[in-house]
Amino acid sequence: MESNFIDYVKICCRSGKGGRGSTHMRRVKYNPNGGPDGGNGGRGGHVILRGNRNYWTLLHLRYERHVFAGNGQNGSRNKSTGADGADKVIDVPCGTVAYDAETGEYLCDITRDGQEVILLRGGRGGLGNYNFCTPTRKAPRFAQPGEPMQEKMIILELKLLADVGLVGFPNAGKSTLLASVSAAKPKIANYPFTTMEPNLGIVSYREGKSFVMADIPGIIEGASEGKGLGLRFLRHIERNSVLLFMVPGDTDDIRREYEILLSELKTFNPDMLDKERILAITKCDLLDEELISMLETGLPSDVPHIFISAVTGYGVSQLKDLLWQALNSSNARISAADGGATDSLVHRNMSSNELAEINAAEGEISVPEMEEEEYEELEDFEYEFDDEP
Ligand SMILES: Nc1nc2c(ncn2[C@@H]2O[C@H](COP(=O)(O)OP(=O)(O)OP(=O)(O)O)[C@@H](O)[C@H]2O)c(=O)[nH]1
Ligand SMILES: [Mg+2]
Repeated sequence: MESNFIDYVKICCRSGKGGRGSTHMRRVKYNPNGGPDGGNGGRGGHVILRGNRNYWTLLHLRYERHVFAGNGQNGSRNKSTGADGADKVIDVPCGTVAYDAETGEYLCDITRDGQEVILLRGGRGGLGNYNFCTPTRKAPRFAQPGEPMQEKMIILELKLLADVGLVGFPNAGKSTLLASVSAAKPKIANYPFTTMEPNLGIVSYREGKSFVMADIPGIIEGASEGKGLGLRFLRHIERNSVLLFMVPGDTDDIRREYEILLSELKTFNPDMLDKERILAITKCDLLDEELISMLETGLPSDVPHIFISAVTGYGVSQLKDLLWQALNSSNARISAADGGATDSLVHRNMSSNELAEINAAEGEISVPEMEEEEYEELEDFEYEFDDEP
């Protein structure tokens, strides 16, 4: 099944080259040696990323693999400056992170609606010959070419902006919880990997307050190396400020299952362990009071826990209290609603595993050749710009 939830895409981006400066000499009827009047070239277009809250996935970019900004126009007579090349704006959902597709290097991220970041700068326009006029050199017959374009293969990756991420083995009851506390309607069934793609829900809390919860596909041992649905979805909880671990009450060894989940997250990104954690023992309608107090003694001590049943509602409102407290105690609160604070985010470069996985899935993207003439122009020339235009 081809999914519509597209959370990564590889594209080929090229900014525009700067226009060349003109070498024009002014010649008019009564002033045949009017001196140099060649104008400056225009700036090449930038490639810009812009946050747009109307997008929830990167699906729309699957149909436009080449993103090329316009070239700056050349300068011309009369000191007339060439027009700037058209910028190319790529609209992306909030939570999009850009990487260099060849090296995996982190480039930038977009977290707010309307936020713009220049991904590739357009080349500056060359200076026209009139700029090079000096008392001893009255008629310079040269001008600067424009700066070259920049070209890069880019991977855009979406990392959902939610406050709470649900972490658990398949069948732990993650989707059931999300459905019971929010208006989201994820698919729920009694088999592993029911959830194939992340679901977000808004959980309303007291007095009109709310937070965003993300249900992601189940994690299994080895997920950080790609087992199960693997790496692909772990990144969506990288940004949650609170992680809610979910282990069913009828599990043989709750502590062990919790530790497996924890070690998968740690292998994926050690910074995940810095987040606030809560452990929910789910499906407690299947247990009696006696069993609950027995289990209680064997639970890990480094994490607050709570017994819940999403089916009967047992413990759910206390769970919301715990989540709300954790969200407000951590300063890393990222909310899709308020745009979030980004300072506490640590973006790694993309791991080689992940890079290979995405590059393999996306395949080669053809790179249209630049014209011959443009290459020549880029060679052996010194750009003498004083400062940014
Ligand atoms: N008795 C009981 N069953 C539950 C409870 N929560 C979930 N279940 C059942 O457990 C099964 C799995 O629930 P899901 O919510 O789909 O589990 P999940 O963690 O989202 O699973 P994946 O999407 O496969 O990772 C379903 O049959 C649910 O009806 C609960 O509180 N009590
Ligand atoms: Mg599910």
